[in-house]
Amino acid sequence: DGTTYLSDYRPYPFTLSTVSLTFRLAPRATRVTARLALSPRAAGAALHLDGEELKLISLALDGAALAPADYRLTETGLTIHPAALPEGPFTLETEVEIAPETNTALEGLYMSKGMYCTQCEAEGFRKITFYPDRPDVMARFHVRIEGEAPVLLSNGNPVGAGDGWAEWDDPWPKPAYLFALVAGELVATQGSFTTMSGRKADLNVWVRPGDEDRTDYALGAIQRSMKWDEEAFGREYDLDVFNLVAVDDFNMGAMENKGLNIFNSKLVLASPETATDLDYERIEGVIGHEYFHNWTGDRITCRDWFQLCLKEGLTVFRDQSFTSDMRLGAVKRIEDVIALRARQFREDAGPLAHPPRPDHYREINNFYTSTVYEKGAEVVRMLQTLLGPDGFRAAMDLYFARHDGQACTIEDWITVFEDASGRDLGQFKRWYTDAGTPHLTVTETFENGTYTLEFTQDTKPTPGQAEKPPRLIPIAVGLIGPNGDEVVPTRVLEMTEARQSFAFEGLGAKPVPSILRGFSAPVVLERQTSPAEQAFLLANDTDPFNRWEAGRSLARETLIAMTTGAAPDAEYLDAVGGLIADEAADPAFRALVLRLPSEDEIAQAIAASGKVADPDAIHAARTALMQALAARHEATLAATYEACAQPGAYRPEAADAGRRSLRLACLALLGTRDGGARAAALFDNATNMTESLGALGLLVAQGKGEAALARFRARWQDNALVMDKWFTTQLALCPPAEAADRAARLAEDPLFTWKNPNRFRALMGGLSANHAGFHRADGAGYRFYADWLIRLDPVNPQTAARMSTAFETRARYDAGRQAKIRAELERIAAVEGLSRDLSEMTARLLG
Ligand code: BAL
Ligand code: ZN
Repeated sequence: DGTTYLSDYRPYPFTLSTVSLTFRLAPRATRVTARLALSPRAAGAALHLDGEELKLISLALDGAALAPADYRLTETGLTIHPAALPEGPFTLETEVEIAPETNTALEGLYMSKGMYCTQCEAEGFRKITFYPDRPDVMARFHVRIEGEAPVLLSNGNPVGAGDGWAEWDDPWPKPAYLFALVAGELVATQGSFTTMSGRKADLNVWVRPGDEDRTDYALGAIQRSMKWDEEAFGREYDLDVFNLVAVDDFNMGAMENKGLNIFNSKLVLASPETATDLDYERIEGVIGHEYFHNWTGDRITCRDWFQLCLKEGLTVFRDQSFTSDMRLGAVKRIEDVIALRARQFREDAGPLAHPPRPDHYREINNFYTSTVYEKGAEVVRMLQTLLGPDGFRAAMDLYFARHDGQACTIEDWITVFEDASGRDLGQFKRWYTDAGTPHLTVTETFENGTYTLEFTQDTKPTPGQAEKPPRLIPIAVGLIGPNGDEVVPTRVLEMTEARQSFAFEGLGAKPVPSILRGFSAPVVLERQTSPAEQAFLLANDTDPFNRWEAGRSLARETLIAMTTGAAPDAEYLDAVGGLIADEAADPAFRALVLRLPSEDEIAQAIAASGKVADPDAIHAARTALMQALAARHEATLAATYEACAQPGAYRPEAADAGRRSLRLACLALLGTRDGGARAAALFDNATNMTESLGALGLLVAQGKGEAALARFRARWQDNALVMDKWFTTQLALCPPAEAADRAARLAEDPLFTWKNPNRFRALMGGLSANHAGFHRADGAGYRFYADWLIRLDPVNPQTAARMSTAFETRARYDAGRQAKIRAELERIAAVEGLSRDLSEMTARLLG
């Protein structure tokens, strides 16, 4: 059925030393010539080259044309019969024709607003030329580009250029998925970086003319990334030039092609007027991410696509560490955990659950998931926790030394950590191979000065994995005395059994435990505790993550109770008051405490406890809690709102962003008291996008956004990235009852250029982010969403498939909603000619 299995892996029967590519660019008929220097590993093997949607023009072996009887051409590739192959090394030359202009899937070579560009990961290179398109085949690439465009770029170093042509040579062997080509009318913002060994690299941020005034931040982020990787990991840049290109039509966020990173323009372009604080933080983080891939991904790559988390989990861990060092570490950790729970825990709890290293797939593009990325990063973080910072760095040094230039597996990675630490990590490896989020329950006893914590771990079955043996779980614990002092500093407990106790001796009084500090493992912690104890931790915990976590659980629990009619918990309302005005706490931290869990998070928690989530009741509860907080603390919120104003020029730095974040968190609550007056004033006067968009969203949420939306549109209609925000904000935040109708209306807007992935995601993602709106009981949200997935699929299957995850939470809701989602999924699955991408997703979603 087209399924690929990890257990079927076999090495490629040929080695490929060099590749010489020539591109003669033309929108509808680009000619690609490829000369491959191949050598059989053993006698008698057929040579298979992947190739899709290619028109074969010519085929020659060692300079002589091959006869039709020597090979077989199919829809997926070219196979040369063993009898036609020499015993020793040989050169194969192919010429093909492709049509970048009609490539709407944005995979392979395509065009975006007149510019040529490529996306090859995971299997896009086979749409460019016939090739062993698998990551374990690494070769040196030489590229010649002929075309009218003034700028012609590829990987590696420039080795020659003239009128209408340029040549590039990449000295580092690489798999085809890291190939890139860009050609177009582009302008560069230039800089340089001198590496720790004194080698100078030229840096260029390439954008379309007109966008160059929004590139400074990206250039600085490259320089900061390069410096940080030297300091944190001893990794140096290895080419004469580093090019980064911004592209408007892009399926992913960005791509780490060797020496030529290609970015979705929303992760490059930033100015105070057009980008929010969150945009700035993401831009820096993703630029770091792609740059860090140079070592974790490019120099050391994956043997096969099952090993994707080897590079992605590790590189996310590295970019998280980078952002943590550039900004506030504690705040970054909380943001990452919020995102992990929102996306990865959600994935683990539904029909799409899979391990960070899956063992089968139909379409690998469907596995660029939060589990592979974010959970993959958590697994690396646990290794760091278990080995300590020095042990971790020593293991990383060994990894780079041992595997540079190789295509590796998770087994190679684990072995490095075992060799560096002398530990057996066999049980730890289950984090890579087993799906699902462990639930950790804990009970406590205190007797004769000994405090004992007893933990039980349990992971529910996931698709294809019924049995879940216990994993090694690092549990960071500290103990707080009754007066608020820490009596036992953080200690990492290593849980290896299904049930296990840990004792702390010599205590004068029963302490309050702070468990899972820093979120030391990606698990759900279940502990019977009182609101008073949570409030105590919110006030006293020395671990910032757990301090926030205490407030978060209080909020979640009171919200859940409110969905069935309870009043807001007084302990929670009081505890938050203490923090809003706590000048000793960082503003960004206080903002995080003030922001309530999302409706989706509440629904997830309700479903996890075995109950049915009611989207309308959840929306009402969350609104009521905001009103209660505002009523209780109006004066403090108003004073904090005023105190956080920053009259000077906008700076994207963390300290300033933190104050804006606190200001907007106060504003969101105050809106329930002042009828939106402050938001309207802020919208009128804002000089930066963070505040302008924040105020707009609040007006929309109150049903008072129409005039502001019209003004915003009139001002920004020519700026695609800002207009994406316009689409998303109004859908995500409008009163739920109107979300589906608003989405339908916006889909008629001439600015809804739906073949652009950012715009499609802006609209559909906005709707699905409106929890109660998307899940409107009559199914209007589902129907609209499914209609558009069906429409997008033949144009861009990758994006359609990825967006289908909006339906993964079906099991949380009542029978009526479940049936409506099922009916939409069945309607999609029945579409004739549905892509492999979307049909795999619907099959998994239907279970
Ligand atoms: N490798 C695909 C994009 C990224 O994760 O960097
Ligand atoms: Zn990546």
